[in-house]
Amino acid sequence: MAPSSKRSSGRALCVLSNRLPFTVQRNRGRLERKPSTGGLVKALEPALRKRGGTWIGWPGVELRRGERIGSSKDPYKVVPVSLSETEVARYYHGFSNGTLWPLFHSLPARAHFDRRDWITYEKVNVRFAEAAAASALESELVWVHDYHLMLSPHHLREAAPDARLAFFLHIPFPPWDLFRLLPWDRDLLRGLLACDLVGFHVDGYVQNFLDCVEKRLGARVDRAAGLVDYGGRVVKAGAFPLGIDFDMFEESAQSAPQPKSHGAERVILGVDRLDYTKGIPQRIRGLERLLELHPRHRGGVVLLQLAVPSRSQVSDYRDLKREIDELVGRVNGRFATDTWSPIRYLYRTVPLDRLTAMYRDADVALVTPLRDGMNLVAKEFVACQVDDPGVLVLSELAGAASTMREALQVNPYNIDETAEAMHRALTMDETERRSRMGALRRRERRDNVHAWVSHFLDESRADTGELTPLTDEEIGSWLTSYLQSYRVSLFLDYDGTLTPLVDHPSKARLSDEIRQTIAHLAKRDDTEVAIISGRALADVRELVDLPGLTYAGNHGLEVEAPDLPPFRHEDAEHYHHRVVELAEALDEVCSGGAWVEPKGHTLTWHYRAVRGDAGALLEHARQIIEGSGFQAREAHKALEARPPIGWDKGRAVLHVLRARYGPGWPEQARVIYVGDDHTDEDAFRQLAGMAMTFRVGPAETLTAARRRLANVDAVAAVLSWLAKRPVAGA
Ligand code: GDG
Repeated sequence: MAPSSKRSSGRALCVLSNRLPFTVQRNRGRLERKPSTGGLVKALEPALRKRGGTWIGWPGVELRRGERIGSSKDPYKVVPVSLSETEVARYYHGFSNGTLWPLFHSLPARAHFDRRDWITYEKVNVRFAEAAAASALESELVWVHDYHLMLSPHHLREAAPDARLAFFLHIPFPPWDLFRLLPWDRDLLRGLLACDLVGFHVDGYVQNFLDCVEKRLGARVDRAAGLVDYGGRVVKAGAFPLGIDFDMFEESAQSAPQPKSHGAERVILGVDRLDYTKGIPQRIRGLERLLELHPRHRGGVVLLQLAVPSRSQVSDYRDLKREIDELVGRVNGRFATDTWSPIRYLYRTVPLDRLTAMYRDADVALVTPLRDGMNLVAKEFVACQVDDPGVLVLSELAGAASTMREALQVNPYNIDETAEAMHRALTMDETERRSRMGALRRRERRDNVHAWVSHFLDESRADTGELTPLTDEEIGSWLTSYLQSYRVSLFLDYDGTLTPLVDHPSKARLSDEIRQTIAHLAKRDDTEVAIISGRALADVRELVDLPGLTYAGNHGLEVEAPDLPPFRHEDAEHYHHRVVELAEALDEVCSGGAWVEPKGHTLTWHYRAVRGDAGALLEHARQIIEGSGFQAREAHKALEARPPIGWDKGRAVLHVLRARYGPGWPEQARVIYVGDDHTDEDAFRQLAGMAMTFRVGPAETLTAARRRLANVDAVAAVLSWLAKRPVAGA
């Protein structure tokens, strides 16, 4: 966690969201601001206005050079992120609304996966992070919102490592089986895990997220506490059900103009953006079914459906509009009389006081999305029930259903059930209506948007906490069914895996505990232990100094084992003298604390002691290494120069396994590989599907390993579990 002294103790917030709290339009060459509608803005505006800070977002129009949209009257700073037309097409309509929106709403068949959209999404997310970097350290918290910006926290963390970062997702987080369809699933998870706090509307989404993190990234998860250990950094995930500005809606409903006459018709109200997740066609079919099943409502009930135009550039949305137009026409045509039509359909936005009057005067609100993160319409309806209380019919697939228990809940795909719920709502006696609505109103008044913001900010300030130490049960759950009663072939990297990283390799010593555990493992008849290191073989053998082990040095170019003939990669021999020449050539990048470690066939240039930005030096060293005919590979604060002979730790492991057990080795032994470095990734990839692989240490990069271990202590726990396990075949 970042030290609190580095953060401002003020209450300023930095908010990142796709949209600014207003849309900018160009009218006869002049920029005009129009307040945005929609749940997100309604929730955040009051919070930022009160606390001050910065709001970073897309203004909705391409700004010309020098054009400003902020005003000195703004109660907080407004920073626009300008997007080109192509970027809007790919990042916004493409990846955000064409890929993530349908997939996260459990409608995968509507999602399209286009790499070019993804690339633009990443580019735009980087731009948002850059725009926020300056405000990040001055703010108590950088609060990133919604599915458009899931990668920004990762880039922001790189730019401002000490900033306090939080994310809130306004839509559902899908179950693992759907999330995994996304070709870039790991990148999105890594993006969110750069935060200190990740919030969702309801616990079901939190659990889905934790599932995905565990299964896809191999990170440790504490479900009860909602904690993730991602490479030693602890991230909290929690449920924060969004509320509304209850008092504002209530007051507006009280003061909104009363209808001229109270007609005899009972009103069933639907209010939605015109979106395929909102279940509008199903709702119209529900009304049709109501009129079939209960003819007494013919002539007496009307469905007032307000559909706000949305995303009309996207063909799915245009198709939906056509489908609704046709359905409304068909149902009206079927049941209408010369004095009554069952559906009144408004395709437009209406002003707030008109909306709150509609809520107030409705007998029933029909809120039946096929999936919805939360759904604020349900809550707004409740807040506006200031007169004779109406009844809320609510989809059980909306996040709101998890708290609004007193609503009549329905499966929106079940047309008959929806029709019966409408009937029940229309015929419910006043006592029941009062008690249901009373309970709903009390809860929404209490859990309003101000309480939500305070709760989220309090949680973002609190210590994240620690995961419980790794237990034997947990390690057993990873390994028991994989190992069964096979022999175990264990490959362990040395630096950073068995010993913590230190400022000079000569100081990296094994703890007594780990040395004893390895000695114990090596004595077991059913276990072979190999130490595989980038160090020279003689060096690593001397450091570990235990008999009965296999030692592989120089990333596997040289191998010694008690039961195998010694191995030296023959092509590597030619590089011996060239390593000496390269070491001399690297002299010119050995200033300011950088130094060279020649290792026979390979060489390491270390720069961990260089102060400040080592970027230019690193680039220069890379050029020298590659110019001398070696491969340059990144390691921890170091560059490895290796002969370009297509040999790495992965190939060395396969060499040992084949030499020891024959070509059918997968049937002879179960392989476990533990490493912390870029060079171990070669082994993780090579062994994919054929080993249990662990990546140790900070989660700087995405890994090909199956699981992550936080640090050397976690490695020690795994080794100790292996040493204690029952003997194979006993
Ligand atoms: C996303 C998630 C989550 C609608 N028509 C008019 C109008 N509205 C306002 C409503 C309400 C808002 O739009 C819609 O909010 P929802 O929550 O129902 O849905 P999304 O826009 O999909 O929002 C959702 C939300 O984010 C917040 O996290 O609840 O699940 O999908 O506030 O009042 N407002 C006015 N005139 C209209 O014609 N004035």
